[in-house]
Amino acid sequence: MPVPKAELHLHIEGTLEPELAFALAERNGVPLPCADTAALREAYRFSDLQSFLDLYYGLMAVLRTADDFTELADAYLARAAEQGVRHAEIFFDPQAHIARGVPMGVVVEGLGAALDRAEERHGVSTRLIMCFLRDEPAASAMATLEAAKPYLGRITGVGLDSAEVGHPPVTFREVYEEAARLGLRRVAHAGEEGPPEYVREALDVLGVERVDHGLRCLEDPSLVERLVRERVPLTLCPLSNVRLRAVDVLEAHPLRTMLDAGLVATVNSDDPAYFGGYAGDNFDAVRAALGLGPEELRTLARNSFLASFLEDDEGRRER
Ligand code: ES4
Ligand code: ZN
Repeated sequence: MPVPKAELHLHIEGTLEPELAFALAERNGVPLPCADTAALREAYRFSDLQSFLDLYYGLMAVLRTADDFTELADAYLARAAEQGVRHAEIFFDPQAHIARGVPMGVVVEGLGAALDRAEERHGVSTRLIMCFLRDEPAASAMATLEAAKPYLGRITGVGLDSAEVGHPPVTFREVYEEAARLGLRRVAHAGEEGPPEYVREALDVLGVERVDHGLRCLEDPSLVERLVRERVPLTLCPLSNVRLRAVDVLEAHPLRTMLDAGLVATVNSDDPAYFGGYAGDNFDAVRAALGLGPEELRTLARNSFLASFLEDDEGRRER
């Protein structure tokens, strides 16, 4: 049995497997740039974050109806449950859908229908986190937050994703202030490709409770010290880091260094359909590559529940 764990860094659009992409393309009459699933998988050779994002946003075109989003999320929850995921905090990118004419309500209701059944069907508790695209203007993020107001009952928090370098957290100060006023939890991608200063800004300016990736904090010892002292969780994604060339090979991943430093590190899958594995696959891969022992695996699993947005009484049940 895989170790019970929470997944805290998972883009639902990044769980679109080639088979489902082709099925939805046909159902919705959307052309795809590849002849078949094998050709599509061939295209998954990324040189950096941007080369991945280009394919990722392109393939989303097949997601049109609420049912499409329900099917996507249900397939993810089934796969995640098989790998020991008991709780999932799921990112989605509303701006990427609104921009191609799929309204917020279709996305949220579609995902929500799958999440409503997730406990019963898959034994997985869930939360939804709405991400803003940092390479779009802050005004667009603010409009997206406005469009989400009718659906806040279903949305636990906000995040910040897409192309990082050149798009510092400070740009989104007012958006995060408004999110906080609305009672939303706050996270942000920082230090994936961007510098340690972006991690500091995410903490100081956006008030995030967790940092997504945060890998490059290691370049700044005083920042590491602060993350340890304040027990700020980092949602690491080891297979993603290798595929997007943030680390050369998995054996060189700093996860163990981070655990040894006392950082609250967690292991997650990011975009599992694109990066070669789900949460359990990421656990297995780092265990093998870094020679992690049972104690370290238990720490990672415990960290995942501690870092989650489960309320204390819910979290205790899971732990
Ligand atoms: C993402 Cl790996 C990663 N980084 C930033 N934004 C993203 N959106 C989906 N996957
Ligand atoms: Zn991510």
